[in-house]
Amino acid sequence: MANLSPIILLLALFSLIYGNAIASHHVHRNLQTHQSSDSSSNQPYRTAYHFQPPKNWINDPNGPMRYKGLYHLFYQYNPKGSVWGNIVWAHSVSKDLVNWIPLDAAIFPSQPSDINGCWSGSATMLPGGKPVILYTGIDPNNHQVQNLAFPKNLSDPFLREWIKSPKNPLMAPTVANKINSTSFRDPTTAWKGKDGYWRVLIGNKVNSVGRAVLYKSKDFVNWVEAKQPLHSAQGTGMWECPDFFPVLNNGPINVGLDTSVDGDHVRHVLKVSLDDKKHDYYLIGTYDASQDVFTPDNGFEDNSQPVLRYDYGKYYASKTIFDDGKNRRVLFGWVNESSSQNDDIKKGWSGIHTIPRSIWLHKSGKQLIQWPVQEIENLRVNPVNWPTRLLKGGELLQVNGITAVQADVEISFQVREFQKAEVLKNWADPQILCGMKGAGVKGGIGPFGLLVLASKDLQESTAVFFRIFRYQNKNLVLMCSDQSRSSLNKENDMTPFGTFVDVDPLHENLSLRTLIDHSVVESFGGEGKACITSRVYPTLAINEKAQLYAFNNGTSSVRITRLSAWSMKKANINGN
Ligand code: DQQ
Repeated sequence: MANLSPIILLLALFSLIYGNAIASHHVHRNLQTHQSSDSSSNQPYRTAYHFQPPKNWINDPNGPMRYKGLYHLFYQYNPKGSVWGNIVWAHSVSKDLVNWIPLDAAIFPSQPSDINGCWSGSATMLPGGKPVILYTGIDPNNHQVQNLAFPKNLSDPFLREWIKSPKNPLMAPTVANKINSTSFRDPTTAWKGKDGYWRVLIGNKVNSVGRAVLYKSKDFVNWVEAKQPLHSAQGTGMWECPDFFPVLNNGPINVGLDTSVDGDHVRHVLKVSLDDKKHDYYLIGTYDASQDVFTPDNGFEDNSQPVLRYDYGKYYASKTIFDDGKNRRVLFGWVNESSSQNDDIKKGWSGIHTIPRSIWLHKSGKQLIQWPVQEIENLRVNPVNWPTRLLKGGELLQVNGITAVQADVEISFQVREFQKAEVLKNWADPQILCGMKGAGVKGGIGPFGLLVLASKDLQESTAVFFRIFRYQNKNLVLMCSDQSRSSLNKENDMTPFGTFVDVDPLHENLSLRTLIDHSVVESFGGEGKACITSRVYPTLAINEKAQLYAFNNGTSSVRITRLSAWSMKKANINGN
């Protein structure tokens, strides 16, 4: 034993832990720099550059907007504790979507129409650049109603004070409209048609039919329900936090449109957060403004292929805005904890938001692309770049020189030896496939990817990786974010996540970008075609003890055509 080098020991451990014989040759020694992450050892799961308040519970992003050059983000917040309840709209502002200044809560229970809670909603810019907010209030009967609020002082770029309309509620369930009072919430940003009417969607369900109920108004105060919902689907249950926006058809990357833009050059996206599944699904389709009907290319009721999701991990209640400063559409989303409620109470906080993402339609027209806003790259320091190199089957390479607990990593692989791909005879749910074929299950081409937030002995790590199958004579790329070994604390939800990525590795390299931040791992496969966010709670791989590796546990070698990794500086987020 005494003669065994640390390299061989590490590999033996990887084999032992992942249950595979790994014949590896090149393991770089750990020369990690010890950049301070400012996380105290008793709070190892607080993030350094993801949005969160100093304490307590947060959920949905609300009413994001840009006003007088400042980004505003409101969010569902419990001022009294780290579990959901007592909900108000907390408020932060930012110049760059990275650093955030906390302000006092903007909207809180104060009138009958919201006395039992101020739930989710959206902002709309009225002509003349005047922002208004529509949000769901919970009234004295616990009915869900829609309310309007507007800034007290438009010359205050911080928009600190909000006044509620004396006409609230503006939309309410009644005997006449037969709307279920406990399933009527989360108004979208409104858009204006050529007829001069504003339109807004409210999430709803009737029995198990999910619906985006449409209301119209000339003056933003008097709203009339349209004869039919903009869209609905059997069996989908309550549609929370709908979002509806145009995207450029075949446009340049990263260019967005104001929510009211319409015409032959656009397609429309309807996103709904399915309460029954707790995932955000989106449909791409055609909006007929004259009939106010949305027809998806591939809907929930069409069983030929599954409806797409923004993120195949932990991600919910998202919302976009058109950023008129940078001409892009930006997506904000909530990431819940995967730990127990007891742990949340102990640590005194719960919930974060993802890094805001730019979002646009892929040139195929078949799906959206998401990419972390470019401003986040300002936090990158100490770059590490690898020359192109082969990653042989069974090889495990340490990425040295970065703060692995707080990092941004981009890696690209060129796949070879396609004949070695495992054959997938029958279609399988990708998440189940990731559970069955984790990082430790040897394959033909793959699994290969990154082991992040790994402890030195590899007892803990989160594996973000690809595995390529041959399915119906085509290459099928599976992407997994497998947190089943992320922590020795087995009370956390450690279900592996996965999706297929629409990339043909025969013609293009397979890219992966992973943002690592203490207890969150946000991964983007195929240049933003597939996103998976994981929450993980290592007990060993915390702070400076966390390590990062590239690995290949397939029989075939793959070529790393690029590896660029950076330590990430801590952002100034809400005084943290
Ligand atoms: N969260 C809000 C609701 C919304 C749900 C309440 C989605 O308005 O439907 O906090 O997470």
